[in-house]
Amino acid sequence: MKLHYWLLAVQCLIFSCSKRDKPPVTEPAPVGPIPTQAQLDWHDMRMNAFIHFTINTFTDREWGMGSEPEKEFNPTELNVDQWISVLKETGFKGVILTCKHHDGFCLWPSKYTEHDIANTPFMNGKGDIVRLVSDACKKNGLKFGVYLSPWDRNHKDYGKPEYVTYYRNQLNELFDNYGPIFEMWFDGANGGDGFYGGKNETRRINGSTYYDWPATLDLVRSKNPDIIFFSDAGPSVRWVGNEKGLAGETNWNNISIDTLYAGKAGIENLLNTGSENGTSWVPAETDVSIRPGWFYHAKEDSLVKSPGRLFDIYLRSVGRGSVLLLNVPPDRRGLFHDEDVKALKGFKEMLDQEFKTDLATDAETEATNVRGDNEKYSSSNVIDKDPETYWATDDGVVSSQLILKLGSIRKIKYVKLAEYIKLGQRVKSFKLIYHKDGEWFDLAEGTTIGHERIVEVSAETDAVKLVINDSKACPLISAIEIY
Ligand code: FUL
Repeated sequence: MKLHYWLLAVQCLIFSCSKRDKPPVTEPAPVGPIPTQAQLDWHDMRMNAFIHFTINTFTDREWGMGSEPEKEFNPTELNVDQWISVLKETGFKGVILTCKHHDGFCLWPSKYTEHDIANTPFMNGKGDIVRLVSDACKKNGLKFGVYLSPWDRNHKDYGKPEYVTYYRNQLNELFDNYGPIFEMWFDGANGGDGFYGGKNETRRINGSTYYDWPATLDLVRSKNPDIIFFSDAGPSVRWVGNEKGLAGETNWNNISIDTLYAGKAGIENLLNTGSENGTSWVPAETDVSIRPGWFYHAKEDSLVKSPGRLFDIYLRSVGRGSVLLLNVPPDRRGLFHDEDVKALKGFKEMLDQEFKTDLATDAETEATNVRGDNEKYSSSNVIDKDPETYWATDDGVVSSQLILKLGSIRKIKYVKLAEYIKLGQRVKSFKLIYHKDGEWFDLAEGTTIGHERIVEVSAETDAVKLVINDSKACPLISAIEIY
C-alpha cells in the first residue's frame, strides 16, 4: 500500500475512535407540560384586539341591565372595514368581538332570542355585525374570535338549566355560521341583578357547576378541535389576573387548573404568575382597554391611552411572555374614534422605531457549554432568526453563560430573549451583564423567559452576556436580539 493510503487509513481509525468516545447527542427531553400546536400559534400572534360594541355604546353604560329596548342600537356610519384595516395596519393578528355582552343583546340575528340586531333600526333589521366582522377578518387575513357572555341579564331563564341549553344553541349558531373561529372567550363576571325577562331580581349561580363547562367545551371542540378557550381557568389560555395590561414579572405558562373555574375569587395573583410546577400549559392573556372603559363613552375621548403607554403595556405583556388583547371600542357612529386611531398608529410607529435594528444579528457568539459539543445546539442558533433552532446545554447543566460580541461599542435599550417552549418552559432565573473597557457590569436580572422576554436596559457596550442562573432542566434558548 502506498504511504498516503496508510495515512488515510490511520486518520479514519482515529476519527472513528474519537466519534465512538463521544456519546451521540440526543434531543433534550420535554420538561413539564408542553403547548399544543394551537397554543404555539396563539403565542406567535402576540397582539390581538378586543372589540366591545353593543347597546351599552348608545346608553353610555358598561354593564347593561338587559332591559334596554333594541331600538337604542343604531350606528349611523358603521364601517367594519375601517376597524379591521386599522388593526391590520397597526400589527394586530386577531380580533375578538363581543357578540353578546352581559346585557344579552346579540350582534347577529339569533334564532333563539328577540333581543338582537334584527329588532333594531340598523339596516332596517337586516344587519349582522358578527358576519361583517368575520368577513372583514377573512378579507384582511386576521383571525376571528368570539366573546359570548355566559351571564345574561336579559334572558328569563338565566339561572335555570334551560338557559344553559340556550347558551349552547347560540354557540352552535356562531360556530356553524361564522367560522373559522380561533378563540372563544368565557367571561367569569356574574354580577347577580338583572332584568331577566321582566323579573328584575338578583340571581346567583354556582360558578363551578352551573354552566357544566366540560360539556360545552366538548360541543365546541366537536366543531373546531383547535379552538383556544379563554377563561380565568383556561383550559387553553388563562386570565392574567388584572385589567391593567400587566403580566407577571415572573410568568409561568404552567398552572394547575383542576381546582380553578371562571369567576373564582382570590386567584388573581396565581393567575398573574402561574406556577413553576403547574401541571397544564395555560398561558396568560393580557386584556386591557385603550380607554378607561370597555365600551365607548364620549367623555373618555381625552383619556385614550397614549402611544407611549401602549408601548409600555406591550413591554409588560408581550415582553413578559403573554399575548396582548387590546380593546378598541367603536363609537356611536360605528367607527373607531380618531383619538383611538391616532393612538394605535403612534403605538405602531414606536414599535417599529424601538425594534428597528437588531444589533445581535452579526454578533460573534460563544457559550460555556454546548450540548454534546454539537453544532446542532450551537450558541449561534440564538441569532439565526430561525425559531426552530436553539442553543442547548448538556443534561444537568442548568446554569450556563452565552456571550454575544457586538464588534464595536453600541448604545443598547432592549434585550429580547426567547425560550424554545415546544419542549416546556425552563428558565427560573437569569442575569444580563455587559462589557466595557475590559470590565463586566450588571445590566439587568429576571426570573422567567418563556415565549419572549423583553428586558429594558441602558448601556454602551461591545458585548452582552446572558447568564442563566437556574433552570428546571438544561435551558433551551432560541433567540437573543439586542436593540
Ligand atoms: C369583564 C366584563 O365584566 C367587562 O365588561 C369586560 O367585558 C371585560 C373584558 O371582562 O369581566
